[in-house]
Amino acid sequence: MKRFVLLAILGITAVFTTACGGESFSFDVTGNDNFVYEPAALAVKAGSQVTINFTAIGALPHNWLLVSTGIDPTTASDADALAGAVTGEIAGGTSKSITFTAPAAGTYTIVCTVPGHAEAGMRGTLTVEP
Ligand SMILES: [Cu+2]
Repeated sequence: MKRFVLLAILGITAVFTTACGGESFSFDVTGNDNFVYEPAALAVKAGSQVTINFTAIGALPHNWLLVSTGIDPTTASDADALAGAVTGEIAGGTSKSITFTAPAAGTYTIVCTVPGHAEAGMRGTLTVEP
């Protein structure tokens, strides 16, 4: 009987964790020589664990950085990254994975800070749902 009660408590704990933002999301994102992220638009839940497996698939280096929509993408730097969501510049042909906790519900900008790339259109959007 005691064992049954313990299992029941563990079961409830697992459900509770999921309900409180224990969800996780993982995305394979590429950045190419045409200054495009694929996919460029991502959606997650607030407080979830988000993994970005980022690959610069062409010859050019790229960065994947999450910033507030109040930041001018053309002057953003790694210091503007929210929630530690920044891969840093990676060389063409290489990959890097990062994991961060999704910020509060809202819309955020994804941008590449390699000089000239944001101007060329290398941007995206992260939608965080409640
Ligand atoms: Cu870039």
